[in-house]
Amino acid sequence: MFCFQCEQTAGCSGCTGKSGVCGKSAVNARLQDELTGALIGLARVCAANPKTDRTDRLILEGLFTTVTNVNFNDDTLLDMIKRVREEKASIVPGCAGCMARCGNTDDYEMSFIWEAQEDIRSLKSLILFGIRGMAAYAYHALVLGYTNKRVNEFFYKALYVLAEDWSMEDLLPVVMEVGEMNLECMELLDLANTQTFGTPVPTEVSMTVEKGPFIVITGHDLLDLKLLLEQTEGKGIHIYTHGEMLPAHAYPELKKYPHLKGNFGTAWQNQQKEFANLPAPILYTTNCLMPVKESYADRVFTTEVVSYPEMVHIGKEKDFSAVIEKALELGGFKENREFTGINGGKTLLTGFGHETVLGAADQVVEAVKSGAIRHFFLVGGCDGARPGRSYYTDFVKLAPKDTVILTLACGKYRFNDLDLGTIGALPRLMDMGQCNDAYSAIKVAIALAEAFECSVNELPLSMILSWYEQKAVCILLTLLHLGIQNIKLGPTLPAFVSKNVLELLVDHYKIAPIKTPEEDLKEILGEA
Ligand code: SF4
Ligand code: SF3
Repeated sequence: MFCFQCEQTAGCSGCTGKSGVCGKSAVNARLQDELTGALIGLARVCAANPKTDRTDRLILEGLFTTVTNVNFNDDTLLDMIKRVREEKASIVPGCAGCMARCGNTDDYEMSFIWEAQEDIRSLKSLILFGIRGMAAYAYHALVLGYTNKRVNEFFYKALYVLAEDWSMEDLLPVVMEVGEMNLECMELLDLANTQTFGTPVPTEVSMTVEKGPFIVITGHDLLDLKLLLEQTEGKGIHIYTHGEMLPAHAYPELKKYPHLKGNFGTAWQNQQKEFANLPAPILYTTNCLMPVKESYADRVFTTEVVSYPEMVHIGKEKDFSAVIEKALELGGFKENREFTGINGGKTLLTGFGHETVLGAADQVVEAVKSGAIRHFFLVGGCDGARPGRSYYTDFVKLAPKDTVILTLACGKYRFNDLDLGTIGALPRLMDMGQCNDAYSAIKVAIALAEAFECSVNELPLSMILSWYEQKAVCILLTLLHLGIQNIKLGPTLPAFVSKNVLELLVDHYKIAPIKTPEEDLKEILGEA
């Protein structure tokens, strides 16, 4: 196998051999390549033939399926490959029997990319991994009934390009276009989420699990949470969010359910420890799913594109009865259990989306002008297991009292239970939501730049990002597309960024790897 799409890739260069660091088997990796190759073939067919909504959905579903920690199930991958091939055959029924085969619409062989010259491989990887992450966002919007034609069209274009023999100069603009289209895609998801569930409001979330039956729901899919809340209403079952589901507490149409009680656990990489012998079922709606341990294997449920061999999968009909029965059977804790975040805090605060932060724009601008706020840091992104990630906790702890920390995605669990106090009426630590709510951070940055009549790069704002999987790739490309400079990225740089491509990023965008919190803070605040 060969896979180097995530931050924990073996030896910071690539997972090879029998399985990846994430637990993905060589067979699974080969099937994911086969699926991607089939999607490229489908996209090439659609370049000259009419596609349908079903084709669009399949493209999104297929790409999302190959995101890290989503699908470990060979059977569902085989089924998906079959569906993609059937779709292609239905669009060009004559192709299979053609006597003068041109090969233009065949499934693509992914080793052509993995074995290409390193800069070409690097740029094609940025495109592929970027659209994988972006497909997850487009899929979440789609299940809520929201689509964007330009975004959908772009998936076909990007997949098409992957099979082309293009130069670096030709591929680079497509890499940047991933960033541009992902901005539209995140905007679409923001619209879908806020129109369906209301505008997030600042909300305090308890980490205590009350006695009695409960269900833990993890991942990013807010619709699944809504459906679960409806189906558990009046049944004496409490619902707790986990990981990237935490920001759900801030949406009026979700927080109105009194049995949505709080948040259990921290970020994904701690799940094998946190879920061991948990007296409750866990429902996975997206990544990050880790290889399931025996101590909780009888209580893992998956839905949507997430799948793991032998775990119960809740299909499209969204009947959560099996999860509900499991919750009642396990019964939960006998007494209330007080849990804490990794720094010992007992509550978390979330719900600082763009509407809330910009609602306080006057206060924010005033605080900056008066010197009460010296600097903003966006510290966030994907979490992971590497020990170097304690950088982010230390950075936030060391950030001076006249600075504000904006955060998002699961990387925030490194510090979101800290009480950093307030500046005036504003909390110093504001959780903007899930990774896709990077859209909120961008909106806030652009609005502040307008208020101060300067560019985003001239604002007293620095981005200190952590990355792990492919959603972080598309977000990073969006920030670069917007011309944002001086991003600090860690804990390590992506293995798929070649030396020349990195040089280009450093030259144009002054992107830099994180050093130590002390050094980076000094440099940013001009105290070096
Ligand atoms: Fe390795 Fe990451 Fe690929 Fe898993 S997803 S096989 S850990 S590079
Ligand atoms: Fe985390 Fe997996 Fe990426 Fe949406 S849950 S951020 S790593």
